[in-house]
Amino acid sequence: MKDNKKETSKKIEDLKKNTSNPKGKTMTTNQGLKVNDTNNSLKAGARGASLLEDFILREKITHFDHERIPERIVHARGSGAHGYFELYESQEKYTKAGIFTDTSRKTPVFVRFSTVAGSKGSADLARDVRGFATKFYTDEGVFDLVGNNMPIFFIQDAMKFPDLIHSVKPEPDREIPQAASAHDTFYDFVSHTPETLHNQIWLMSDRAIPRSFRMMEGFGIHTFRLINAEGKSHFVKFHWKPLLGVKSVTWDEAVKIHGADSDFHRRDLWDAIEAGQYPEWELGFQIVPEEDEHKFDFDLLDPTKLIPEEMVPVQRIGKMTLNRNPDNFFAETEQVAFHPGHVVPGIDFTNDPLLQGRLFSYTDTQLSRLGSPNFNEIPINRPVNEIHNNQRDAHMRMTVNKGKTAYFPNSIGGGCPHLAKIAEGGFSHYEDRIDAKKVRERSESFNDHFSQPALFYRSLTQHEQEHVVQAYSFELGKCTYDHIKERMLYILAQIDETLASKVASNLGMEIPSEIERPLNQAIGADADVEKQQPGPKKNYLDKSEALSQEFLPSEGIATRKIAVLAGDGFSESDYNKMKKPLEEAGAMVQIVGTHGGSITCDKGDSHKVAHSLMTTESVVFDALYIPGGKKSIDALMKQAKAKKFINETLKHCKAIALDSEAEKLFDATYGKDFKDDEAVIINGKPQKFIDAISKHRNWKREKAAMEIPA
Ligand code: HDE
Repeated sequence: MKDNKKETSKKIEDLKKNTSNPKGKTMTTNQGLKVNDTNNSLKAGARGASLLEDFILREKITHFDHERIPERIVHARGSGAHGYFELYESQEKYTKAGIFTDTSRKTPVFVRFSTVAGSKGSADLARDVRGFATKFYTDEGVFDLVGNNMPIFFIQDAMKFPDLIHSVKPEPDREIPQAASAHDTFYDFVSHTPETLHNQIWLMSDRAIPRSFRMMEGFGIHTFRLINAEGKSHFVKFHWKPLLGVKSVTWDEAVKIHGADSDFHRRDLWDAIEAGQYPEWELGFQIVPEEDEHKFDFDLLDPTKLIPEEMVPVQRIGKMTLNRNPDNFFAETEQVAFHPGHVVPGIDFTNDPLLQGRLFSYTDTQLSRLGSPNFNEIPINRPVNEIHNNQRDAHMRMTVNKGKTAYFPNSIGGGCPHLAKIAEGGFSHYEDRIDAKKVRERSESFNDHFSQPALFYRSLTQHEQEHVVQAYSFELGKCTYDHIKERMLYILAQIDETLASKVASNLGMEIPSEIERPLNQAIGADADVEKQQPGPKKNYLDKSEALSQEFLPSEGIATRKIAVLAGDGFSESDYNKMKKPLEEAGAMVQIVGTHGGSITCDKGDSHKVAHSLMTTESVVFDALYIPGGKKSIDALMKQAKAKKFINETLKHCKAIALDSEAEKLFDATYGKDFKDDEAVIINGKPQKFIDAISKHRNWKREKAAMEIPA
């Protein structure tokens, strides 16, 4: 058995080898020459022309001129963190992969979360799918699980990916809108491509506006294979289950967070790790034996379908913990290069046509983005095991290969590097039988585009369904072509009549009884159009609780951010009564003061303010506490922003607690209508407040709170 604590430190050591830590060191050029002046260029006299001879200036400027590399075509905006993965129990029944059989290992990982559509500088709270890509540095090589926070994808065949992405990216004539699907070209494409419907409706749900990267599920999406030591294959879907539960913000909050803190998710991940509140996910397997491949009413190879957890339960097999922020964003988060084809023995592919296309795309994109086939030598991409092969040279080669031979077979080099037998860990592909005609076709078993979107919508709670209605109304409301909106209404009516009619009424339109052109134009010119039309829905399951995030368990209030609204003269005893239990429960308590710097409590002690009312907004907090203290409340009464803070917290259905004189302030806001609300705690016990925060939101308040014009 290996000591994997060593493995983790090996990866850290490996990264450190390339680290520059300037503490106590002299500045040098890139050639190691000590620099005496980095403020003035070399000139012919103090007021004279600059001289070409100034190699120090030229080195500095040239390096700067080339600092940017092309951003990712998709998933450009991302945030990363280091951590490790530990296995609960050997899964040797299913796979021979060391990370899934050796429970003594602590395998280092690097995870990059991302949005898809926006460019690198776009805002974190865009309505979008989130990427969830994990690099496992295993003893047998790198394994990348490159997934999303939704269990299905928009399209069934890699051939459609450029069309999908071109439609969602800013429109090419005017380069708007940034990081948004709410525009004509996206709905033009998806309304002609009904296979997109399932991912579309997930995109309209709360999953697309997460509270935190730490509160999202992750999915490998495609069906993969696990191969055990006997060579037997099982199908598998990979799941990440966050221990903090799955939580989202409301759309109104998302829009406001854009302005208040466009780095909201990046900051949240960084701060939680710095505070030692390490996010954790359990890795789940959904296993289907080979012989059950055709037992389902959908095709396991179709990436627009999920396997309901009620049909095949998710077995939680291990846990990932993220415990270290990157030292340098560019070197690590920007240069990390994922690839679904980075697998280890024991993990293999299926014929999912989207996965097959991805297996080509990711190396190709690294070549143009990172500029060299040596991207694997960048420290963040380097495996922890040794690399030996006959690949040589190319841009920015780091490895100094010794010896004369760079070919195989050879005798001069002693036949090395030699090949590994399968029993010694050599990779061999699963021998999937192929006996077919070469065709450019879509399997008929991929044709049902409506059953699973309908199942998803049915499985949501009432407020979640209402959010989908609002999202479609917003997105389609932003489109300008009536025929596109009509097509979408016609399609939505096939999922759920009420959904379609609510959206239609918000748009001021009727649901058309038929549409002109065939529904599905995402097919070849010679394809049988009739066969490709969506058939009737199959209701193989009434509801799947696992699809509603409301039913996904979470415990406690660890890492939740609580605002304490206060000014000079606030009641220290109220504050201490609440602060201690909140912090003991793991929450982060921050004073939002009537002014910056420090405020003085009624006992005369000074307390540091985290933000003044001028520099923050309610939307970046999970809950609000207002301690008493006459002077403090009087000062808050005079600040319109304090009332806005309370009204918004109410509107977004968050928990509020207040003590003694604070009731006067609450009565001066829309709070007066919500004093019986179960998540409004007036002069109550801290535990009641903690319970209310742990429920995330009191959705029962939502309808009434919509009237609040905050
Ligand atoms: Fe990707 N995808 N993708 N994708 N994808 C990229 O690779 C691509 C797909 C996903 O944080 C690119 O290194 C094609 C599905 C994530 O660095 C690129 C197709 C899923 C990330 C690419 C898909 C994903 C990427 C851009 C259809 C969920 C970010 C930069 C055949 C299972 C990884 C890069 C990171 C990134 C191509 C479909 C997830 C262009 C052609 C399905 C999380 O190669």
